[in-house]
Amino acid sequence: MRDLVLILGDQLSPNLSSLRRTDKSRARLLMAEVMEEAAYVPHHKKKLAFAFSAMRHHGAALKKAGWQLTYRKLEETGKEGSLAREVARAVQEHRPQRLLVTEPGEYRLKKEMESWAERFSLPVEICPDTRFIASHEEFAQWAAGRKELRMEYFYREMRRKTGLLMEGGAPCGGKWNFDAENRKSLPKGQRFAGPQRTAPDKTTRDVLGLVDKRFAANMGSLSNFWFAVTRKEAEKARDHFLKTALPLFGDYQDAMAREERFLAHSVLSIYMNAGLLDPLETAKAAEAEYKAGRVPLNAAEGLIRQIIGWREYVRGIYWQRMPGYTDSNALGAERPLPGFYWTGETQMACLKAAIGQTIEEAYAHHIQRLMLTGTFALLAGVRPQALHEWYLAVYADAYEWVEAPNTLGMSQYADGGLLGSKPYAASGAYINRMSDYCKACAYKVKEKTGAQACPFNYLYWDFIARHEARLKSNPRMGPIYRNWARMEADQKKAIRASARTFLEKLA
Ligand code: FAD
Ligand code: DLZ
Ligand code: SF4
Repeated sequence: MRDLVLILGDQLSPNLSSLRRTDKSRARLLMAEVMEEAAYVPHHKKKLAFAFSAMRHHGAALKKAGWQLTYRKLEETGKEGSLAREVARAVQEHRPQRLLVTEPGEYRLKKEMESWAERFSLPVEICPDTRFIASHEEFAQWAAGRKELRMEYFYREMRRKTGLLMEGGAPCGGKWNFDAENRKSLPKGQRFAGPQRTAPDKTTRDVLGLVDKRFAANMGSLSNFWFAVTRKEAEKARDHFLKTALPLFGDYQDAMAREERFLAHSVLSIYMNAGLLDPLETAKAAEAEYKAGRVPLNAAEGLIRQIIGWREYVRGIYWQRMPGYTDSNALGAERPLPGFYWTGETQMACLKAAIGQTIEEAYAHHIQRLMLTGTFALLAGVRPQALHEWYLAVYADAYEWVEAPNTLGMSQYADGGLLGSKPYAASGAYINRMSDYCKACAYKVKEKTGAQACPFNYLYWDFIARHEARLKSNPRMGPIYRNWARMEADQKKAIRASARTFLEKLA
């Protein structure tokens, strides 16, 4: 056997770059369920079940396609199992002449792999991950010499490169971005089909039993597992989304609702990030819906921007700024993560809903992540690293390359404004405008101070006051600081006292 090819749990794609570097006659593939990957953060039970079941199905598909595969289940790799240990075993057994791997999505693993050539006395080739549209070099070229790395300009490059929604070198509809049309409030009674639900097969049921037994203490419910775990099922979920939700995707992208966990969101990140769906193909499928006249331009453009814009851009930032990015804490926030992030036990209806749904589904949509759990942590001054670990653990789509820039950069301003031009701070009025949570809350969204007042209200101004020295000169924060300056001294005092009382109790 000449090549040993290690395939990771988020590399479940048939045309992986490492596979294209070899062929079936000279390769031995290796996939391994190992505690090191399953426990480096306390992953949600559904995330673990998805990872192991999708890996097992992909292993079976590779074998069926004629590849020689060693597949190690968690039961075999034991409590101390690690990828390096499984590679060592396979090297002993098969005596390969080189090790091939597609670049992992996390820096810690890439660093480790860079030490393997010496450790195993074997050439190790780390192949670029060609499932992304922009290579590291392309992103670096785009970023070189720019004072600000704004997603919008990167996105336009990606539109030009892919030709998506382009007509003769210009954007379809004469505009690159239709975001301004995508902030509609939800009409009363508007309902959504929700994502495609796939019934667990025997493999998934086995894995659910394994996770239940081995990860009993982890967060999350295992009941009602409905994720797709094969490429075919994920394609069905994509087609279901294109038909039922994409037409509404743009309009209600920023909305939140008690009775609608998914709204018109695609719930496809789980599949794209694991390799079950190809992101470019998904974006092309959305474009085809627009061209066929089945979805409006603002919907197709909105989805395509998320996939070829944001998704690619955050990956570029991650690899450019690692190592070090995950340690950033520009606002010096040091509060521990409140315990209710793991239980959902809080009187704040909005957070209770977002965290409760996270416990049940291992999913929350973007605005819930950004404007509820993210904004609350920002206002309360939670240590970004504690929050980063939480997001990485609790969402089924979470891998560091995509989670860290969203958490540390977009949501917590911990990178000092590299990713977002101002902090995503907001008071209860924003949540009330974009959702119906406040109607069912123990707190009063219109009250600014005191025991009954919405905590987002006084925490917002307390945050503004705490960071005045740093943020006042930011032009986008100017109007906010002018409002703060105009406020009566008594009002300011009451705000800060309410915040102090609340935060003391939180501890
Ligand atoms: P949709 O709303 O249907 O969007 C379509 C697709 O666009 C998504 O599937 C995703 O691939 C892509 N996308 C949209 N927004 C972003 C974004 N900001 N960054 C990267 N890709 C994006 N996304 C993850 O995939 N993994 C994470 O671990 C993750 N952590 C996040 C943490 C925080 C604090 C925040 C604010 C956002 C995070 N996101 C993460 C981005 C975004 O919230 C999710 O991609 C989205 O909610 C996934 O659900 P969906 O597939 O229904 O998305
Ligand atoms: C997420 C995950 C989990 C839970 N388990 C495994 C595993 O046992 N074996 C494996 O190869 N990959 C797993 N993964 C995905 C990896 O964590 C992922 O490949 C790295 O974080 C790099 O993105
Ligand atoms: Fe959330 Fe405040 Fe509204 Fe309650 S009143 S749901 S805490 S925003």
